[in-house]
Amino acid sequence: MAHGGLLICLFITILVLDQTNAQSAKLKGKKERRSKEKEKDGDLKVQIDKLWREVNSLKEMQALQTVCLRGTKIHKKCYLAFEETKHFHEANEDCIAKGGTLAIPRDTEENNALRDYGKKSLHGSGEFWLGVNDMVNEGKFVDVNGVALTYFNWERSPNGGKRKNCALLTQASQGKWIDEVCRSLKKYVCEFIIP
Ligand SMILES: [Ca+2]
Repeated sequence: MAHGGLLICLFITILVLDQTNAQSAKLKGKKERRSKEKEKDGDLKVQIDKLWREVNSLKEMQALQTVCLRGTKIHKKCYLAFEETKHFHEANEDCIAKGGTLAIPRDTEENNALRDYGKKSLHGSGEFWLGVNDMVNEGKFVDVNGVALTYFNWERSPNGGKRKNCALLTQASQGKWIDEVCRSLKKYVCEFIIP
């Protein structure tokens, strides 16, 4: 009898264990499904983000092509001239709003290309803003991002002192640079880097 009782006990224990296992397997299944759904959602989000980035970069490329077609292209940048006269800061802000900066020729070839393009595109005035200034440290000319320049094309050593902190390219001296009061109203050329 005692032997029979033990067997029944064992049988019940096995039944209970089996049910518990079945339930936990069910739960596990649900969890797996949920995590798979989450994964799917995650994948979709990654794909949408990727597409969004591609659309944006296509838009940028298209805008850049328009700029290059309207302006001129040299190596990996395009220049686009603006007839409207602005202060140095306003001119640079306008270039930034268009996705570029004021033009910064980095070598003689770029400077010559910029000079020729300026001559062809800007009527009347023979000078325009470059993205070059010494506003922060007198005599230390940097680009519009504050990075020190390695190429200069001064007509003569800039001598405007603290009054003149922004650089102009002048046609009068075949594309040489001069320092000017930043609040002067001048035409300008923006540059756009091609990625
Ligand atoms: Ca200065």
